[in-house]
Amino acid sequence: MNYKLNKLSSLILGSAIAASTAFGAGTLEKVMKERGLTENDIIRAAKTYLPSGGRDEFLVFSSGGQSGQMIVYGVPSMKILKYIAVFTPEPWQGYGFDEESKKVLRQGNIRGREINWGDTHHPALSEVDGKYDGKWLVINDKANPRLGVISLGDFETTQIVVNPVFKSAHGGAFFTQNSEYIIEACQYAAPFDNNYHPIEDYKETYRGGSTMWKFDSKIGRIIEKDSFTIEMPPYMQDLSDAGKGVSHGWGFTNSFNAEMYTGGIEVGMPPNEAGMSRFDTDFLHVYNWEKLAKLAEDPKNVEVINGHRVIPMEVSIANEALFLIPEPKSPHGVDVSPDGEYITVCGKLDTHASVYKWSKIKALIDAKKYVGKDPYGIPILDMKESLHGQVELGLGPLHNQYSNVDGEIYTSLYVDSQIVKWNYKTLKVLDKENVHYNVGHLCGMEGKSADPQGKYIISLNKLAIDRFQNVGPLHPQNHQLIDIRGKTMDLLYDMPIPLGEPHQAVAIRVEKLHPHVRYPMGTNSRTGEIHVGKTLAGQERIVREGNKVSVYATMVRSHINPERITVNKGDEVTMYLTNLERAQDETHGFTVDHYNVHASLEPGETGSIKFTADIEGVFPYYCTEFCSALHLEMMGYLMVKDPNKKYVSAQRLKMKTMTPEELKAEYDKTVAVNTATQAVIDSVVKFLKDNKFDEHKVVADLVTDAFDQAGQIPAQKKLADEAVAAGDMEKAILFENMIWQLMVKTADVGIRAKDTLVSKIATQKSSAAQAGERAFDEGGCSGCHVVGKVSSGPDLTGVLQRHEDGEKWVADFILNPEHKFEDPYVKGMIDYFNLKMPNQHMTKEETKDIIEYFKWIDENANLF
Ligand code: CUK
Ligand code: CUA
Repeated sequence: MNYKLNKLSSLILGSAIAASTAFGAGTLEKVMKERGLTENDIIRAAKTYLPSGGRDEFLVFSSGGQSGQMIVYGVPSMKILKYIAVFTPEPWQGYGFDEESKKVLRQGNIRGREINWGDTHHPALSEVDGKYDGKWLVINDKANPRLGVISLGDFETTQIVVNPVFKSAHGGAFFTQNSEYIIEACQYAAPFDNNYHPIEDYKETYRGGSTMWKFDSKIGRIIEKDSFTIEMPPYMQDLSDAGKGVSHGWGFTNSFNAEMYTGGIEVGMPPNEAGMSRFDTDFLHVYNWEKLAKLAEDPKNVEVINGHRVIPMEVSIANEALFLIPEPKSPHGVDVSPDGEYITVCGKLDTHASVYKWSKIKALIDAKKYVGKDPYGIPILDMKESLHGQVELGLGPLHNQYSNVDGEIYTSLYVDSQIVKWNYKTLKVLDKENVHYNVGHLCGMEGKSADPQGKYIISLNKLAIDRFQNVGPLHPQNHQLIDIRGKTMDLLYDMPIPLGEPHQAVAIRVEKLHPHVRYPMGTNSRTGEIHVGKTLAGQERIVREGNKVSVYATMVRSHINPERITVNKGDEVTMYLTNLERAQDETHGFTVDHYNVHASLEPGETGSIKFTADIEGVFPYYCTEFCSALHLEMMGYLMVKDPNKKYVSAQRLKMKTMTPEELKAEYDKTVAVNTATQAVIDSVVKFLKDNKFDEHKVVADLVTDAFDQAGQIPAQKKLADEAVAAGDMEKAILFENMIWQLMVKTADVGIRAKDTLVSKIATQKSSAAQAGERAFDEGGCSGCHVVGKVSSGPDLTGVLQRHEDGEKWVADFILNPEHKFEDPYVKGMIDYFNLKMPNQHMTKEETKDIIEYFKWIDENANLF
């Protein structure tokens, strides 16, 4: 091993391991060579690698862009964990295919029209004192001005609200510091009413604004009737941020068309892009939402448009609650610092970032020191007097994130394709890092909260040119993870996002999240309430009222009850489905073929699907998740018959039936199998009890799940015995079979519990023992030897004790088996197994490691 590699292994593996010979001249160096990896690659890999079963430190919620969904992934591993369906149907989650989620999705209808996509831009996490509380997540739809609310209890969308006055909305969602309101600013100015207004009347009838959505943090719902909109000039409001700390109670929204230009290429006018960027400055809107919320309570201060309260500009002006400050033209991001004192605006077309200071702005407002008024009479504050300063960053600065270091800020440079680290207090540029290419937003770890965590910045890039395998002209977009712990930034990892263009992403420490593993039995996951269709075992039924058929069904491994449903053509069928499972992750899916319905039912959940049975025929329905060994059997039939047709019964086929003796023999055999299976379960239970399973919560949970299944056995046994008493052996056999099914499921979870318990209580393997286990498995030993069991070779538990000077004896035997074939003990083994141990050509190192592995086995012999 060369010096560099030696240094490297001690870096990665810790000195203890490097000092030992476990990884010796070998494995790491070999892998690096084979895969063409450099030392830096390996360090970066080690920084992001998450071993199997490991957990990330942060979760990121990223906008899914035009997919209308959200993407959830971990940092630093960048492993995608979930898509959250928000504005777009998503069949796996049943979203848009079951009745409960359809209700949520249809809250997003606009003027009676179904909208089945969204252009998601800015997710936001609910806050207490400006810090994330891990409870609620919201995201905006720019194209169809809406907000979606997601519960972090189950990562499901529970509410969609439509902005009643905007025709598009970009500057949202931004929570105020105690989640009192969510800011959603307009984008393209348009009339607030739903009528036609000619573009020539733009200045008079088109408007922008900022909607303050009232949020109830306890229930996680936007309260539409308590929300209001602050009318603003048609300046094309863009991004926003809520003040916090010293600036709490205020909102900030920038804009990009102070020119109020309206284009007209088709009539010979220069295009929008020229006319909308003519002035040197646009306007940052500064408004006192706290004051305006109080004003909105008085009906004389508001105009009601489309049933929604709008505060006219005159009212905001008269009450000194709305101001403008010039900002460099066509800006994009506006970001309030963790303490609320500094407000950074980046000017896409300007190479500078402008840092405004809240105390200066506030002093100008208090002194009523204005430099003028805009055409609508809104007071304008002096730009220079509001500024803390400006700093030249590079081409196309867009968005900012903060770190845990005081004054440290990270800004994306869209045109330069760089991230720049600078200090908004000292106005000094500290470092730049190249990204690939055209970065939009950045995501810091809690980087827009009052409590940024530092450590990483993610660059959310629009282009992924040359980064990934070509998958056609539409490339994935690229999230790049950057380590910001050092003096300079270090790009660690590229993650392609194959779903849509992501804009903003927000990250939160995982310890702040506490999602549930199951629902209280019968929960409607979209409302959090108990579902009217909740059905427990024994309550399954089919109810008919005229042409309405309601099926109250249950699902549990591995059957759907009922299994046969016959309806008339034209009936309106509603199926309420309750997943009776308590076991973690035992989801059952449900569909009726050909009827475009699908539900995903998590343990304890009740959901429903609804359709008109308008085509005649036989339609299998089934569980769509491979939930158990008998998942394929988890099915039934919907039969739709035409009441106006006459059906002729089929001639019954003659089939051989079993004799009473044959039936008795099958019954006895089935009972015997069950008795033997019970013995296996008993032994697992004994092991679990002997090793105090209840001291380990994960294991105890699994045992509960196992007994959930076992608990159903007595009822089935009773039915089997009744059938025997009634002389119906056919039925008795089937019930005994059902018992076996329950036993298998019990054993399945029980063994999982046992394995988990073993991993909890076994002693830690040394790195040499780990290397030995790898050599044992990969070198072929495990082909014949199973630890704890005699298989095609002897059990190796205790092998080191079987011979004098055991370690040397075993090592010699591994290195040179042939030399011992005449040894009487070995001879006996060869005869018994009818097999000679082959020479696996292990190295001395590997042999030594294997001996360490055997020692570990002996230490834990009682567990195998
Ligand atoms: S926007 Cu996408 S890069 Cu909608 Cu926040 Cu700036
Ligand atoms: Cu339930 Cu498959």
